[in-house]
Amino acid sequence: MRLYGYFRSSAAYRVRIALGLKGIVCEQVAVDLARGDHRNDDYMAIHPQGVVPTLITDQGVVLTQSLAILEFLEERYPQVPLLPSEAVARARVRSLAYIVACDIHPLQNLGVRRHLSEVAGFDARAADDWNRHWIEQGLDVLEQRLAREVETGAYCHGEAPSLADVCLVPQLYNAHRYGSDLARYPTLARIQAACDTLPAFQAAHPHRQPDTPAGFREVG
Ligand SMILES: N[C@@H](CCC(=O)N[C@@H](CS)C(=O)NCC(=O)O)C(=O)O
Repeated sequence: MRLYGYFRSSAAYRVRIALGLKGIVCEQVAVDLARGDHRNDDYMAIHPQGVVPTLITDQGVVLTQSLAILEFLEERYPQVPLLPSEAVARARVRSLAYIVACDIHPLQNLGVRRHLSEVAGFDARAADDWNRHWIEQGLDVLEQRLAREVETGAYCHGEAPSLADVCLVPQLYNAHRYGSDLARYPTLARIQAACDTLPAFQAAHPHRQPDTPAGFREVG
């Protein structure tokens, strides 16, 4: 398998975590979003939407959209499940994951930010405020739900990481990046701390990727 991604892409980060949790070996190909490589002809021929991630399966099939990729991995490699076996529980996990993937992430994406700057006249500070607004609105709901709902355990759902954690942790990285006050989210912080102990989450971290620039690299 081959994953086209970018060290700081939270959608690619989700897929890296899932691959790690399921123990799937996958070649990584960096697409430098800062340089605009996702818009060049070669990459657009693979993924006409011009975003990462793209997964090329071991059969050579091109898969796009991180949630579709995650569901593919879940179906193809069910041994380490990221969705519970029971339908209502699966709906809960997907509901938590979709708050991130459908309601937060699309509003704070690079393309949206570019439009805000080029068309709506936002400066960098106003664009950061915009990102924080949508991130915090979504994280507020996640914090309330996860603190209140009895299904929450050490992780978003019970005692093993699920699709919800796979989406949450990259979004918390973005929240930190845009200066959100994470002290507002004690339950999310507790879940993140649990995820941080797992090698799959550690290996997928943006600061530990082959394309991580030197200035972002973590020691250890
Ligand atoms: N819904 C898509 C979103 C993909 C996406 O927006 N990726 C971002 C990086 S996290 C990207 O490539 N942005 C480039 C751009 O917007 O120009 C998915 O989950 O795969």
